[in-house]
Amino acid sequence: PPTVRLADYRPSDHLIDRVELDVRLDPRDTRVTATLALRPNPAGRPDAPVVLDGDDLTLLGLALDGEVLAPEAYRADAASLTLPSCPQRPFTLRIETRLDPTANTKLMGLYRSSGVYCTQCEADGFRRITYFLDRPDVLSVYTTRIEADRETAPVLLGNGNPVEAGDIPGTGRHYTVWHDPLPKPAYLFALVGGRLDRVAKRFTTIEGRDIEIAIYVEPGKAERAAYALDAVERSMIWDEQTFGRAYDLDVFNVVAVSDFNMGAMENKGLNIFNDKYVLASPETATDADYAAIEAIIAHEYFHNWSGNRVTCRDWFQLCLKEGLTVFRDQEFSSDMRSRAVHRIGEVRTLRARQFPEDAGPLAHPVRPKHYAEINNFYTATVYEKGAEIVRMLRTLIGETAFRAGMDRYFADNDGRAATVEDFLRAFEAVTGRDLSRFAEWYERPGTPRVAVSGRYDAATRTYRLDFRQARPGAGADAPPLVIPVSLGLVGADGPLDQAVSDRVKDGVFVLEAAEDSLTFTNVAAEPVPSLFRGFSAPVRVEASLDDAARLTLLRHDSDSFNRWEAAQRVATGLITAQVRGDMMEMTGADRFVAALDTFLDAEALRDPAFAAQVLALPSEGDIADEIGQEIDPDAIFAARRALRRRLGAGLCDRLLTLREALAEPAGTLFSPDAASAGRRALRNAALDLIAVADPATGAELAQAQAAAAPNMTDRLAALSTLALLPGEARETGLAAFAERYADEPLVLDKWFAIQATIPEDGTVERIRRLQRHPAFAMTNPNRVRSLVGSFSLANPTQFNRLDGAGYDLVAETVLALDGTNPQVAARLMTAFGSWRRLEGRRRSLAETALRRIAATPGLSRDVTDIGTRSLA
Ligand code: DPP
Ligand code: ZN
Repeated sequence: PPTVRLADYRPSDHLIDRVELDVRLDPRDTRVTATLALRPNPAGRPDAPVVLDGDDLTLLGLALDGEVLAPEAYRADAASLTLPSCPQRPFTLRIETRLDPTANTKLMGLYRSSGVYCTQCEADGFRRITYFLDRPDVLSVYTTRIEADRETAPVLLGNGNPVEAGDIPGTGRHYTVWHDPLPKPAYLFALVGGRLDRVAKRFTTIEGRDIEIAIYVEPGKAERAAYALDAVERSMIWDEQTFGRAYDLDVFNVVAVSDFNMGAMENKGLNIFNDKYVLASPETATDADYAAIEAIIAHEYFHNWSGNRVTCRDWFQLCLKEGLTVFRDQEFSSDMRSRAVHRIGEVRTLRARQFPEDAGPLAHPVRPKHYAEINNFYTATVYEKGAEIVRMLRTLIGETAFRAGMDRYFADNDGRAATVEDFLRAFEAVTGRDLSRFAEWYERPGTPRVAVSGRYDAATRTYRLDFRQARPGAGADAPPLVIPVSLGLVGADGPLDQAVSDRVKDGVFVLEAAEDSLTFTNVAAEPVPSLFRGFSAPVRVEASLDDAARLTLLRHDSDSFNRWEAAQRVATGLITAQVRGDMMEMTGADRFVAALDTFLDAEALRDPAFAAQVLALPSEGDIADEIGQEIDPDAIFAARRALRRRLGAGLCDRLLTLREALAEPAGTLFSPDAASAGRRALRNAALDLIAVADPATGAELAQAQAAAAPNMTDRLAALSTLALLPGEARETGLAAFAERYADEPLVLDKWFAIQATIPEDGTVERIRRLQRHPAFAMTNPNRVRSLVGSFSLANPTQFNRLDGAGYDLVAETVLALDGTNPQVAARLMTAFGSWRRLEGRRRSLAETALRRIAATPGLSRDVTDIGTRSLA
């Protein structure tokens, strides 16, 4: 496929100031008439032909300034519409196209989801609706008339504000007209038509605008949108208070649909969501679901400023809206919940998804330099590492300057399509600093390593820290990165706050050179350094700390993140030692168990959510990422389970007592708030450890919990525990769950996922059986992700089975899906992204599977691109 390069960017030769759309919805024969007010772009090439993008369109008619164009005046094909000679002045083009929403299985452009018409236009779906300059730097004011059958589509929604509605007498059809006053790129266009229930509330913005927030869902499910509706309101208030950003239209609509390629989409005034991130009730949603709904509702709402009011000049700038908006939603969730626990979750996600991506063949800079298929760049690197860059910027310049810079960015770029340079320029303007070296973070792939060693001098009461940074794959002449290191010193009895260094300002040392060092004075005794507090930079830290030092941090650090990190590092060391073939070091493991016992004694009831995080060992993926090469997932699994057994056995009595202490009194009303969720999390983490150490007790507790659980969190945790214990109880539990939730697709997704992640021989065969289950459908992305996606991402031993059956299963699913939904197929295929890091036998099996996909004729651009890069 042709490669698009950032270096080749040039402005569009034409602009489209106004768009009038008339969309007559029909399941198989939808007619779109687009009237575009075009003009030459002063910044473009003079006398250039008009070349509009199209994808899979049937052109019915074309008129220029009202005159029907003769066929020889233009060239139309499936991918473009070219007018070789057109006026060098403003003119209008009227384009009629025909679409078949029912046949649209790619879920890009206009399609139907369970009978509801909806759209997805990011990144390049609008060209599947009409011919257009489908690029984010062409901003237009849209007026949209939507017409449909009244019976099947009583609700008709568009971007902006509703201006008119009415019946078309004698036809059974009706229409609405929407006007969006703010110029926007085509990727933010949306419309919806269908039979939907609605919940709504009024809200007055800080600027005094009286607005209505509404959420539309499948009939009968309105109650389940209440939490999301509140989350919209909380998001609006938070963005006003934290960033001074208010909403700008009269209505804010959210629609939940069941077939959606991504999580959600921030279309102007009309967000469209995967219903998984809207619908929640105590009976059907877990605490994690509630948290995800809150975060994604906030994310899409925050895009209204970071993405919509200020959009991207081109798709290379995707991190400009995504990294920034992830940062904003992370801050929101941290304010709504526990900041420390949330930060741990953010880092877990980054390490689980972004670190491996950055270490494999799909690695790319946060701002890529080229792409073959942009839809493959909605990645952990662009989103999560992109957010870390914004976070580092705030750490470097401080909160006050950061807020001032954000204000400046919004003020200078409102209504514009901006670049990463525009973003950084705003912060340079308010701080007077030169951020050009910091900008390097956007340009280079790979996770930097920072090695740190310390030396205490008792005579001078000084402590010196030496830092060395390196970037994998970067040559010796590569400029060093600007790395903020939040740090402090901890002694045997607590933080050593008297220790100071003139290189440390507000707890932050800025590492700008390849090597640097700093010295603390007034250090009373040999300290333990607490480095990269709060994970102040997305790097791998190599610190020469022994377990005793790390356990001091677990006990005494003032930084919660590093307390958690200390336990993770000790556990990682114990597990990797065993993977290397060392016997599990008895005394080391015992010391770890004892330290956790002490920790739980002090913290479990004070902060259960945090305690649950400390108890949850690094995942198999974390350990694999740490080992980095010649990975043997079976050995990792065995070593990790051995440590879990020791924890479970060593802490069993305490865990049983904790479960009692954390139990909710009967009749307690369910609340998804962070404190209640934290108690449930710890209680279920305890169950998990008890079960691995003592399967009989675990099974008994899990069965009882599954039978009596007052909410989905506890029911699902019990079932997950049972699923890890082979035998009759598991199968009975799974069957009962399936029966109970037969009519709840989102709950059945959980049921599929639990089975797909059973780390036992037989899971591949089970998945093949489940693929024939009546509730499974390849046309529904959530279903595919829950069954095959969770297998490939969260079941390392079975995905990497030594006979290649796991790879075959995923490869076959990718191929089966590619013809209908290439985007989801390509995403699934990224599971092979770490293949080169596997041990030899698996490596060659995975390569064979990848080559088998790549060699299949007629592949989509999406899958071809992942295949080419994975094998390069
Ligand atoms: N722009 C969308 C988002 O919010 C894409 N899924 O991330
Ligand atoms: Zn986003």
